Amino acid sequence: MVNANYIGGQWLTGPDARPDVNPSDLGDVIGEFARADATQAEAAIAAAVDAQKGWAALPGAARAEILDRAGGELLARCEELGDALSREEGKTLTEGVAEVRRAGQIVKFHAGEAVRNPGEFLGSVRADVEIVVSREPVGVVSVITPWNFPMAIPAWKIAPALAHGNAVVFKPADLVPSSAWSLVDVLIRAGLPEGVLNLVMGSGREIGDVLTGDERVDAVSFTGSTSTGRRVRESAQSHGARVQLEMGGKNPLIILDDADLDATVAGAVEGSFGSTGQRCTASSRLVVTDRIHDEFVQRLTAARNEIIVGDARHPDTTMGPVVDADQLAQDRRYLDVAAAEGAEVVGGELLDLGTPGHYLAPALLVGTRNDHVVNREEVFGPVASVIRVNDLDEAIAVANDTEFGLTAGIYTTSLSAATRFRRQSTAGMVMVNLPTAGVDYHVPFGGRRGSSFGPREQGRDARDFYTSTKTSYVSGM
Ligand code: TXE
Repeated sequence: MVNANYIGGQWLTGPDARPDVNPSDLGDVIGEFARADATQAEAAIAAAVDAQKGWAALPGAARAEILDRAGGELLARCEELGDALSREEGKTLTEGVAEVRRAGQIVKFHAGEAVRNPGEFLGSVRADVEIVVSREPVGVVSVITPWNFPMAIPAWKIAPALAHGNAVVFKPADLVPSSAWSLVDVLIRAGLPEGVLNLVMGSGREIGDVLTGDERVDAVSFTGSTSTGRRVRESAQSHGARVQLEMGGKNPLIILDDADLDATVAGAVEGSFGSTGQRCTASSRLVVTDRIHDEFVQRLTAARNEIIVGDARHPDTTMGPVVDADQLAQDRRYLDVAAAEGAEVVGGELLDLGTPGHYLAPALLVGTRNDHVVNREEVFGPVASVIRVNDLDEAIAVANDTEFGLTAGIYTTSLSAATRFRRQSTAGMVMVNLPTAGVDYHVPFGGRRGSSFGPREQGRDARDFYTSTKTSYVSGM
């Protein structure tokens, strides 16, 4: 049976389908999923256009009720859907369940935002004139998402879009159709009217340009690679659509001489190797001051040895497989490049674990410089490099010397060092005595420079992208 796309209120198979494969066991096919073509993508946009005005006309409270119901179902089913997510994406069961729970919390938060959409009431410079500043939906939004958070990222785009009265065409990444399908299924059954949310599973190359370039699309929210992000931006802006991009990071975690080593090592392991390192917020550059460097590397190496790589859903596993063969090849290519540039590579070998899966040992690159390729480009795998620096000033300079700017962290017991770092960091999110990954859902998420473009995602700030301001001048005459 082929799992279908959802267009204009109907589940429709497409001209093509594709198997969804478990990266922990390539012999395990999760299911067949439809592939939409350009014609179906256009039909999805048309359905969204037809549905949007009616959806926006509902009271916010009615939209909130539907979203709240969907969020509740995600929370209630987080074990089952988390297991399915781990099977499909390869993050551990604990991480998979936590992600579905997070998706539920996100959807519930934005349900509340649907009824908390305050405007402003102001006096005018003219007598007898009053001003109302209100927010209205943008219209039809294309949501294009990556594979690494197959429930949470779609949830944090789709939920605020719907809460504020927009209609959505959602295209998930090729590798994770099952999680996307389940999320849409939950939202639809919660009571969304026909055409308000449409699912088109398909290749970015084939239908991406339709979803970004069609003049009926008013806004595009994208998370993925920098190169695809640039293309999405050009295509959306060519017809004046709003665009919001989240693309990668090369996030520094500074470790100062005075840091608490137990907490630091635990934070570095979680930040660097959590979710198999496949996070835009991963702690991929460990910037360590001279006096603590050797002991930190020794302790982190020992902690790395304790990581149990295995089937994502096995209870003993602490790090799952890499998502697919292409990503594995990319990770290994970067390990070779690092070795050629003079890094000592600790780990990073392919593992044969009984089932055919994309298993890679977590890798530590010791003795790297910030101008090494592996410190300039996002690897997107379980690979962290160590950069030795003299002091806080050099650490901050190295941390900020990147074309990205998503998140940055510091481990120190010095309040003044932490404060200086927090003020001088040029990242969009800053962590003190915490890994660079691990964010909350009710506050803004986003970076600077090459990491992000457009208004912030998540929290209250999400409405800046999903609404358009209207300023009304009213005279009582
Ligand atoms: O990303 P893509 P992929 C990085 C990471 C990874 C690499 C490739 O380094 O190895 O990107 O991953 C859709 N118009 N990150 O191939 O291609 C695509 O179908 C419109 C980092 O998954 O950017 C998918 O839905 N859309 C990142 C989405 O874009 C298009 C997370 C992302 O795919 C399109 C993911 C087009 N022309 C990958 N082409 C992070 N840092 O969070 C593709 N897509």
